[in-house]
Amino acid sequence: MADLQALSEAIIRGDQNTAVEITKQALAEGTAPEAVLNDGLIAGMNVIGVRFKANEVYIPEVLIAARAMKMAMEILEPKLIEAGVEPLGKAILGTVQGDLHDIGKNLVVMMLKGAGFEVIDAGVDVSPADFVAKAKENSAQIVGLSALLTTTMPAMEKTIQAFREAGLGTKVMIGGAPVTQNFADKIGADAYAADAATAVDIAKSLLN
Ligand code: B1M
Repeated sequence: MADLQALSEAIIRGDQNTAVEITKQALAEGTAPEAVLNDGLIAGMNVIGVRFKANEVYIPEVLIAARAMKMAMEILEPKLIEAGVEPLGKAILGTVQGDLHDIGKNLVVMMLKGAGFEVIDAGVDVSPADFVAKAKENSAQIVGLSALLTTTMPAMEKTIQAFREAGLGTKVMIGGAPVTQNFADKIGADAYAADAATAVDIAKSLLN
C-alpha cells in the first residue's frame, strides 16, 4: 500500500525519485488523485512553508522540495483532470514592468502551486495591460505583483489602476524586497505579503 505520509516526507526532503515512485504506486493501487495531492504533496509543501517562515529551512531547500513536487505533479495532473478536481483558486503572478528580477516571484509561484492553486506565471517585465489581459483571459481571482527595484514600484500602482479601470474584481497582492505594508496601503493593493509562505496564507484569505 502506498504511504502518503512517506510521500509527504519525500517532498520535504526534496527526494524526487521517491516522490515520483510513491505517486505512481498510489495511483496504480487506485488511491484517489485528490488524496495523493492533499495528503502527500500539499501536506509536504505546507511543512516546507511553515519551516521557511520560521527560518528553519532556506531558499535552496524550498526550491528542491518544489522541484520534487513538480515531478510528482507531472504524473498526477492528468489524473486530477480526469477526476475533475478543482484547484483552490486561480492566480496570475508576474514581475512588474521594467523589472527583471524573478527569483522571489518564482518562489511565490512554486509555493502557491504547492498549496493547490492554479498559477499562470506571466514572467518578468509585465506591463499593466498584459496583467489585465491575462487575468481576463484566465478568469483569475488573484493577481500577484513582484518588484525588486525602487524604480519599478510605481509600476505596481499603475497596474492596480489598470485593474480598477478595467472593472475587474481581481484581488491584487504585492510583494518584493522594497515593498512594505505602508506602500501597499498607499497604492490601494488588496494585500501585501513579506515572503512566499505568507503569500500562500494571504492568497487563501483573499479567496474568501
Ligand atoms: Co538586482 N538589484 N539589479 N539583479 N539584485 C537588487 C534588487 C539590489 C537591492 C542590489 C543592490 O544594489 N544592493 C538593487 C536594487 C536597489 C534599489 O532599487 N533600491 C538592484 C539593482 C540596482 C539592479 C540593477 C539596476 C543593476 C544594474 O544593472 N545596474 C539591475 C536591474 C535589472 C532590471 O530588473 N531591470 C539588476 C539586475 C540583477 C540581475 C539580473 C543580475 C539579478 C536578477 C536575476 C533574476 O532575478 N533572475 C539580480 C539580483 C539577483 C539581485 C539581488 C542580489 C538578489 C535578489 C533576489 O533574487 N533575492 C538583489 C540584492 C539583494 O536582495 N540582496 C538585487 C532573493 C529573493 C528570494 O528575494 O525577490 O526579495 P526577493 O523575494 C522574497 C520576498 O521579497 C517575497 O518572497 C520572496 C521570499 O520569500 N516576494 C514576494 C517577492 N515577490 C513577491 C510577490 C508577492 C509576495 C511576496 O506577492 C505577489
